Amino acid sequence: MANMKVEEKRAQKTKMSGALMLIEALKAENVEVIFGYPGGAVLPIYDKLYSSGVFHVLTRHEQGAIHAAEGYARISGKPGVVIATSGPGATNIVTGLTDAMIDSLPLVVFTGQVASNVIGSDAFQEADVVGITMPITKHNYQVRDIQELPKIIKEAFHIATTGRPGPVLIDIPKDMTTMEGEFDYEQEIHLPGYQPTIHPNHLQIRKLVEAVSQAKKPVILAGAGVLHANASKELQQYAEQQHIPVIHTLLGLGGFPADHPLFLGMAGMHGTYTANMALYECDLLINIGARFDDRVTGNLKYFAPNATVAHIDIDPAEIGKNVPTKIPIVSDAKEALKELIHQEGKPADTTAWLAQLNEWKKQFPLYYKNDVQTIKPQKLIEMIYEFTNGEAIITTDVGQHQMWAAQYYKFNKPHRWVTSGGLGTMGFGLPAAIGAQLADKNATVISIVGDGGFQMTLQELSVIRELNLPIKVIIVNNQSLGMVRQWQEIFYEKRYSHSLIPNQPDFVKLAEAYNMKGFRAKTEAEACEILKQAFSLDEPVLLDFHVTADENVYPMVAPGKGLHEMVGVKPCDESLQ
Ligand SMILES: Cc1ncc(C[n+]2csc(CCOP(=O)(O)OP(=O)(O)O)c2C)c(N)n1
Ligand SMILES: [Mg+2]
Repeated sequence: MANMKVEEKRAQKTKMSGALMLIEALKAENVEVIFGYPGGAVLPIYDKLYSSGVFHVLTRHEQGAIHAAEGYARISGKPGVVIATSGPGATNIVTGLTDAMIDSLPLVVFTGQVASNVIGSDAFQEADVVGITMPITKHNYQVRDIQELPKIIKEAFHIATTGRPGPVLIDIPKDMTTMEGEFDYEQEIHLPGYQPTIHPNHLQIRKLVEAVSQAKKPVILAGAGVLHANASKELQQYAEQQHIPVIHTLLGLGGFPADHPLFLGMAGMHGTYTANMALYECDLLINIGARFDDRVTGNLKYFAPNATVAHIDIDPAEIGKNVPTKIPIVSDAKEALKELIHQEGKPADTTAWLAQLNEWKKQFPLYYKNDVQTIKPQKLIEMIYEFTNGEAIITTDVGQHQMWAAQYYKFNKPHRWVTSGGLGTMGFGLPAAIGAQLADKNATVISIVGDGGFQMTLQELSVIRELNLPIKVIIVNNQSLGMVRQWQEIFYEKRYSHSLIPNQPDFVKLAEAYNMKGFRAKTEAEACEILKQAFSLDEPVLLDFHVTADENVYPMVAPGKGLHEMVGVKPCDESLQ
């Protein structure tokens, strides 16, 4: 009987072109949407797309396509799929690949390539995409044999989404898209060299349980690994069971509820006083799915100097990379937390520690001085938070507005926060919002962007309009490359070299050019009014907020300093002025 089935399947195998195989594979993988841009080398693929029923979003630049795919992946947890043509199409996605690689986002990216017989001849629109993308992809392929194509695509989806997620690229020479072969997508994946460890080692778990029972000042540092593993529930259960406070990295926000009494805020360069001091003072640091980025640790010499470090990570290469680790646990975050929850062990006695942390929270909260005559950017984020009951999906660009969004929008739920963490890619926020909205059609999606970064990918307004995505684009307009300006103010004696842009375009007119409604506000009352209008409209809207131009992001840990040396903490702190 079983043999019959195999026979039947063999009989059903039809010959088809590589282009059609690609389409059939996307259908087999249940891909809902692909983001791309056509060109010569991918014309046979686009021809098959034409009548395929596969939903393709034509972004206005390949960088837009890949950031949209990242936004989609971040919110849906499914791989984002991208198609770009050879040469310039492929090189336009290099930034997005690097971004996805460092932030562990699952992508499957198809690039066209010149025909096999001219590879290496500097043919028209030829670029060595496999060479260029080798270090910025989890894995990459070039198709050399049409019969390999189905297997390659299947492996690519598998590799992108398992273990530590990441981007996988498939470079397809044009002749491979027109040549015919047998389409067999039923085959087993066999990758002996790629077997991610999902379940934790029991002895290591016991070591951590022991360490927790001895700890007086334990703390959990939770990163995006918790979100990738869908382990928010388990994280909360474990923290509550053991009375351990939780700190998030920038990318981890939303993994643990921001309004939970055990939450201490974000750590790092612009982290809260309490989170940073807790990392400095703790005696046990449990890192779950974070990679000890330098923006999180500050100067490693002063990082968690008195702590035993435990690190749970699905990628063994991350453990011990930056911070010496006594208890390494290679595992999926959810699996490790489930094991920890079910272990017998004495919880830590953290009463005194929690009292100390609560005192810090009260004494040194995030602080800014409001002024209703202008718009304080921090106040703007708080207003957005209130208008959306904290339930919106927020995408950001990179700079001061990104840090204010991270500090003042309180994420109580997972998978609501889409930002470029590791690479810090300006131009990320707007296209990422497109992918996020397509991943969650009913969500309120807000793209908070800087006046600088917005202009790097603003052409994607055209897509937002075309698809009628009700995204609210919020420009935090400080007429400057604010984060650069801040560093020049503090570290370069106010020598504002190429960071002030007093003559920004009229963004409201720009919205109108894209056939969108645009509003502008310059005072807090106006800001409130236009937010009200924008949220009453079920359509794309662009909002230009002229915020205080010389506001800085605080607290701040200067480069080279330890987390405990942050400045700009207290209202009376002179460094705030
Ligand atoms: C592609 C890219 N180029 C340069 C930078 C360096 N950079 C980091 S923040 C920043 C300023 C961003 O200005 P804006 O978008 O207006 O945001 P703001 O800081 O003013 O909120 C720059 C230039 C970057 N992160 N990405
Ligand atoms: Mg700016």
